[in-house]
Amino acid sequence: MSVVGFDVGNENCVIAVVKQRGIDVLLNDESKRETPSVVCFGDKQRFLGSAGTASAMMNPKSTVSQIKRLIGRKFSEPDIQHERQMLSFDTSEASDGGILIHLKYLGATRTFTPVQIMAMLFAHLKDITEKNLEMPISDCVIGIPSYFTDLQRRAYLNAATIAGLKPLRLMHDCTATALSFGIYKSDFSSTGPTYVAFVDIGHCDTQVSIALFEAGQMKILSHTFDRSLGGRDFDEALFHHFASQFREQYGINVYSNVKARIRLWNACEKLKKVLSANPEAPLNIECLMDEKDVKGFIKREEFEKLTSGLLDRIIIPCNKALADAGLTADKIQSLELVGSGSRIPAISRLIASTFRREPRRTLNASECVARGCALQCAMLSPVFRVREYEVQDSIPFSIGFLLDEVPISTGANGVLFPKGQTIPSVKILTFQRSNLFNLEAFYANPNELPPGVSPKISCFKIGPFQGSHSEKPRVKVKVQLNLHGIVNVESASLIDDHVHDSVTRRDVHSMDTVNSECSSVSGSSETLPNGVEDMQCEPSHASDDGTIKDKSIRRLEVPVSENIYGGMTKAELSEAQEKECQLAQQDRTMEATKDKKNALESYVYEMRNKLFNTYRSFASDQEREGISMNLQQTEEWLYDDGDDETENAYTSKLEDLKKLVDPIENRYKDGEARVQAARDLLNC
Ligand code: ATP
Ligand code: K
Ligand code: MG
Repeated sequence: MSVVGFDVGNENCVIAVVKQRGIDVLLNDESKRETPSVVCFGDKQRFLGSAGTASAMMNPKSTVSQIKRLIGRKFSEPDIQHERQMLSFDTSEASDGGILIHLKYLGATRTFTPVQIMAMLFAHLKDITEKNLEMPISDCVIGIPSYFTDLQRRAYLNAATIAGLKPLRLMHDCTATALSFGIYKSDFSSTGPTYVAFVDIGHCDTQVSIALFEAGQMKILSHTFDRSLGGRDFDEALFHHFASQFREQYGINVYSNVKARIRLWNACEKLKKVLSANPEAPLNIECLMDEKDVKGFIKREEFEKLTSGLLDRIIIPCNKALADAGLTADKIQSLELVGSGSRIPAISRLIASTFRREPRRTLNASECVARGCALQCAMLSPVFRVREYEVQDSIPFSIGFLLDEVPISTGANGVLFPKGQTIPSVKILTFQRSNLFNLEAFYANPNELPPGVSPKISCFKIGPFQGSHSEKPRVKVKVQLNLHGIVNVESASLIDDHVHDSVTRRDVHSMDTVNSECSSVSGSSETLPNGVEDMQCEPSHASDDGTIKDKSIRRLEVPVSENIYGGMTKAELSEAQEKECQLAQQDRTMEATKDKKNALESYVYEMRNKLFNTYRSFASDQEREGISMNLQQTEEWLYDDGDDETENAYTSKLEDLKKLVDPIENRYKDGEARVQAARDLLNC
């Protein structure tokens, strides 16, 4: 059993595992610590991660990136529409309002959902991990942005399921960072409560969290974000700048050419990185389009002017994080800057002036999320012993419930889990209902949400049931905000009084709050089995007004079924699993084919060499000539018809050659053995 943490970024993924002596970041096939979040569909197989980046230019329209940004989103959202113009692959609106990705693969146009593509990426990360650890894995913790909606969280879980992973927790990125920051620090017991701000600027987003550290525990006080402000937006600013400059200067329109667009974009990203360390930077691209070489140049000052709108936006979530935590900047004892997007000097400068202190980079900016996730996974896993450390996280959106379309009266506007509610939490609602009813979860405060997010989450149908023994049947519904930050109706039961009691209830429903103590995860979004089960009879019972009444109470489990707006059904999920299996099988077949082809090729070269050297005296001239001709023919075939053949074709060619060569090889081996035997005889 192994515990793994995955940081799945919009641009890069990082894998960390807990080992006996600490946490390791795993290397991918290219010995890199970061794996690009890219899935490329080649002619006959997929190329994932680093291999995907390598094949992207050959298959620009079949290379999918930016998937974290697209998953669980509605096609019609304004920033998705904006993003589409820059994507190299085709997208359209799905029947549920989601996004569909269209690309050519194996000679046909195929359609995938972002969940399916994310699953491919997850499967690749799982593969890398299993190769490294030399054992199968499934338990993991995956980092997610705090702004992920219920639907996006469920989308990640579905993608993980398709990939054969079992996330013990979806963990907010900054919480994971805070955990990797806090767990090794033992001085909080002497320094007292310590407030630390974490600012994570990645490729597509900015997240800020303020955490309170005390001995043996940490608590998240606020999560704020701008989900469409990250390093890529700075690339985009440079891109538009140079695109219009080159239009004037060279008369080319890069927007009209996918390859030119990608190449200019990549050059701009490089330029941005150069500007982080240098006051000015050149941009040169050979043969960008229309056989024109282009040259550009920019100073850091000019870059900062060009991106001043973006820079202004960086401080908004910073100030909001302080306000939400109820703190002023002077209360923050440490400011940690992570995420590679934050390497732009102007960003550090602005953040420093907002928090009135120099940001520090004590954490490994690109690995701390994965490391924190791995630690959390170890803490949740029964097979690992980790030092006692309490992680208290919270949700940044208020979640309310409607009872048959009317807000429940627990809090203003039907809020059940207010913003800042601890994850996980359980609340028990009691309703006086005598028949089937609907509970609908929704985001209660649109101002807390990123723009364009639908407030609708999911609908839970409670029932059918029959409260035959009582005039006032009560139904207790257990509502959970689980460890992934997803709302669930865990169970519902009918409290059926045998004897009528005289207590009239004033409220239609009451609420008990139980902060869940469970640190293990249910994670399931399963519906309860249909039908009534587990009938319990309770003896004499104290009623709410304190008097003992002689009545017996029956608890009957009531079926709950859920409808997630925009989610996947069980059938869709298993269909996706099957499809992923087929795609993975195709990849394996192609890899095996390549291996067999390589084996045949090297056999040809090796034997040609041996035939005229080592084996020379063991073959007749006639044999040598015959084999030589066969080797020659095979080589020609490999470059011609045999360039793109099946695994079997290569294998049988190799076998044919071996049949010719083996007798000679055997003679040689016999000869060698005889020589050795003679030597042994002489030696003794
Ligand atoms: P996200 O967290 O948004 O999903 P991610 O985790 O993949 O994305 P990171 O790897 O943290 O993102 O950061 C990637 C971004 O950092 C890219 O936009 C990249 O261009 C930018 N970046 C990397 N190095 C530098 C640098 N030296 N200067 C400026 N920007 C940089
Ligand atoms: K990352
Ligand atoms: Mg990141």
